[in-house]
Amino acid sequence: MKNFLITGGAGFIGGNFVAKVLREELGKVLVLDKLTYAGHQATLRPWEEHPAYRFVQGDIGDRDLVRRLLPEFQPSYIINFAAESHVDRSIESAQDFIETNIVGTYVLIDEALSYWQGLSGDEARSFRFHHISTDEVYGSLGATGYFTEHTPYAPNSPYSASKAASDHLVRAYHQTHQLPTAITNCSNNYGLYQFPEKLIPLALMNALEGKPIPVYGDGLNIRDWLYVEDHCEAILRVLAHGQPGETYNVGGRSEMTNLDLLHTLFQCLKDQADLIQEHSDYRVDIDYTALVEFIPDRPGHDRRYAIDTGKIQRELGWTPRESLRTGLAKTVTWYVTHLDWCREVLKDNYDRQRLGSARRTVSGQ
Ligand code: NAD
Ligand code: TDX
Repeated sequence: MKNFLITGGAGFIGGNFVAKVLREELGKVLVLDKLTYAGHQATLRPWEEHPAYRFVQGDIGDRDLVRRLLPEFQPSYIINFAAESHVDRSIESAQDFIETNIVGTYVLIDEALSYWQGLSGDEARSFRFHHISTDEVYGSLGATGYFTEHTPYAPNSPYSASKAASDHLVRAYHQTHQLPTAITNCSNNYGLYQFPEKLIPLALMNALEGKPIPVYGDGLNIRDWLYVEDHCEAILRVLAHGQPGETYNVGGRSEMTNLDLLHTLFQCLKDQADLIQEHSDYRVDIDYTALVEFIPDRPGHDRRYAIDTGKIQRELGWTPRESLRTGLAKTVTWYVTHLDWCREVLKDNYDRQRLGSARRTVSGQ
C-alpha cells in the first residue's frame, strides 16, 4: 500500500486518477487542490466518505502548507496534476499560469526534495515526484512525423511555455539533487469529468442544447486523443516501473482533425438518442452538423500533435486500450447521465463564451 499525494485532484485528470487509486485499493490518497474555476468537489463527491481519502484545499505554491503536509501524510508518491490547463485562458492572461505552473511547481518540488532527503532505504528509493505534462511543450508538427522524448522543446502558447518551464525544473531537480522524478508528456485527454471549456465537452453540451459549436480556423488542426482512463493507467505504470529521472510520452494513437472528431461525436450522440431522451428534455432530432460555426482562429494555434508511444510501450508494456470511437461513446454516456455535474461545475463560473480571441491591448494582468 502506498500513500498518494495528488495535487489538482479535483480537476479532470487528477479526479479520474483519484478514482482509480481508490477503486483499485492501491493506497491512501491526499488531494491538495486550490479549487480554482476548474476544480470541483462535485468530482470527488463519490469518495468523500472513503476511509482512505482526505482532501485539503490549498495552493501548491503555499510553502508553509506543503511543508506541513508532507511529513504529516508521508507520501510514497507526489503526482502533480495541479495546473492552469486551458490554452485559451493563457491567451487572455498568463499570470495564473506563471504562478501555478512555474512558481507553484517550484515550491512543491523544492519541499518534496527536503522531504525526500529525510527518507531512507526503500522509502527513499521508491519515492517518486511525478510531474504531469503535455505534448504541447514540443510545439507543432507538420503533416508527418511524431513527437518523441527527444523532440526539442518549442512551446507556442503561454500555457505550453509555462508547462515547459516546469518540466525543466523537474528535470533539473533530478540532475542536480538526484530527486527521483518522472515526467509524462501526454496528448489531448478526454473522458469523464472534463470541464466544459475544452473542445469535446463544450461541443457535447452545445450540441445537446442546440447551440452553435465554435470551430477555430478551418477545423483541420489535428490532435491525438487519449482516453483519460488509459492515461491514468500509464501514470501507474510509470510510478511502479519507470526509471527515475526519465520522461515518457503518452498518446492515444487516435489522430484526427477537429472536424472529423466532431462528426464522430455527433454520430455517438445520434446512437444514444434514446438515452438522451430518458435523461433530459433535449431534442434529439437536431442536425448537429448544422450547428458547427467557423470562427476566427486561435492565435498561435498549433496545427498538429502526434505522439510516438514507442518508449512507454517497449519499456513498460503500456498501450492505449480505448479507440476514439469506444472512448467517445463512454464519454457521451457519462455526460448524458451526469448533466447535474455539468450544471453544478458551470454555475456562476463559466457560460461557455469564447476565450482568448481578442487582441491584447492592455499589458500586465
Ligand atoms: P484541470 O484544469 O481540469 O484541473 C486542474 C486542477 O488543478 C483543478 O482542480 C484546479 O483547482 C487545480 N489547481 C490549479 N491551480 C492550483 C494550485 N495553485 N494549487 C493547487 N491546485 C491547483 O486540468 P486537467 O485537464 O485535469 O490537467 C491536469 C494536468 O495534466 C495539467 O498539469 C495539464 O497541464 C496536464 N495535461 C492535460 C491535458 C488535457 O488534455 N486535459 C493534456 C496534457 C497534459
Ligand atoms: O471551442 C473550441 N473550438 C475549437 O476549434 C475549442 C475550445 C477548441 N477548439 C480547437 C482548438 C484545438 O485545435 O480544438 C482543439 C482542442 O482544443 P482544446 O480542447 O482547447 O485543447 P488543446 O488546446 O489542444 O489543449 C489540450 O491538450 C493538451 C489541453 O487543454 C491541454 O491542457 C493539454 O496540455
